[in-house]
Amino acid sequence: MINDAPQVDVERLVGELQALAAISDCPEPPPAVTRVVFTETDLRARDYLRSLYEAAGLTVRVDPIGNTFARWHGSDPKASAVGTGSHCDAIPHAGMYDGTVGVLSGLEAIRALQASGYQPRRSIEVVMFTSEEPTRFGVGCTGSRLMSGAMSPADLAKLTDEADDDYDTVRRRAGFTGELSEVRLPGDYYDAFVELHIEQGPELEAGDLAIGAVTAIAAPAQANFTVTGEGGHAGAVLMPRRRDALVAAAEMIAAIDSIARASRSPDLVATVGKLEVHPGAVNSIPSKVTFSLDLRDIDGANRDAVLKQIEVETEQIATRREVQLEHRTLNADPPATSDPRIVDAVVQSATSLGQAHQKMISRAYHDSLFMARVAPMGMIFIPCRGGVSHRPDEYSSPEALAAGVQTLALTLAELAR
Ligand code: HGY
Ligand code: MN
Ligand code: MN
Ligand code: MN
Repeated sequence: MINDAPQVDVERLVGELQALAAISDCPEPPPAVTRVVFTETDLRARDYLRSLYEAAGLTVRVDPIGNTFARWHGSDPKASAVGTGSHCDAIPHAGMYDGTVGVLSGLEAIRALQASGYQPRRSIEVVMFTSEEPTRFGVGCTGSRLMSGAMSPADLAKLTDEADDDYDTVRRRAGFTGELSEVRLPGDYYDAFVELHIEQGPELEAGDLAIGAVTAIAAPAQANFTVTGEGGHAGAVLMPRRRDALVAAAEMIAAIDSIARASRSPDLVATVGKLEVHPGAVNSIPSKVTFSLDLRDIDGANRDAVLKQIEVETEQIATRREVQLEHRTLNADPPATSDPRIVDAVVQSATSLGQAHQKMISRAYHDSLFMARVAPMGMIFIPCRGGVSHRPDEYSSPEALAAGVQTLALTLAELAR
């Protein structure tokens, strides 16, 4: 076991985070980042990470959709491994810490353990998951969904991007080959999986806490709504005769907001993040509108009940406004519960380091939501300034990063011994 706090080189870690942030398609300079899965930029980021993993002496394996595994071999090669990691794709105009903190802190924790002379019995593996964000294919966590069996290869291959290219075509064009069926992990592949991530919320900072030991991850659902009206000339069609798709959609979106605010569960959140208007001309009545729905709650049953209520009320609005409505649920995943053994290991590590900590839930989803289906799962949160995330001003301090890496290192050492 480790006696004193692992020595973390936080300057090196911050430098690596900044180097990764510079690999971006965002028109704004870092810390704004855009890095969409299977783009040239995503591939350059993967190459950069791989170079760091190999420089640390880790054995790197890449699976048929780009999930990347960097392994520090333990003394018992037959023992199930201990995994850590996160994602390095980033939504448009994101910040530079979401996901990347996990893929680089996993490496830094291993380097600190190597420097301490610790030798794991179980191999320790850093995973960089492909496509945690839903940006390109509309559904998030495709890498961990396929690894865990939460999504079948057939369903994954049906996903298409905005150019209407299917997932299988796009991943092959990006250089990832092999059968999708090879991505699924064997049941005993990991003995434990721990993800370090920024909180993406205000609780830790507000409580002046360094570490969050995550006990559960909220249940995310996503759906698409398409409203079809009649359209027509903005000057010639008088108000009583209109079947305006955008006004109907606007009433539906306002209803979604009211339903979410009235929900019995304070953890229920609803977001309409994307809206497209056709034909999108100043002097033409909108004939077709599509909008997205992102709906979450730590209480899966309440999330499902609210989704049903939204469907009923939007259909009533469509009828009253004489427009057509189609809605399609893309995913409605159950929440995940962390394994008590892993939560305890995180709490013990933070306690031995004298880090102020609390148990808490994750309102954002993560690859750990799906890894929980194939391994005992846990997450470690570190504070981010103002709780801000998915924005260029997302920020976690070197002190927060160092505390997170030290806690992760001790947790991994405990789980891999
Ligand atoms: O939306 C989420 O919770 C994650 O950041 N993809
Ligand atoms: Mn994110
Ligand atoms: Mn993330
Ligand atoms: Mn996430």
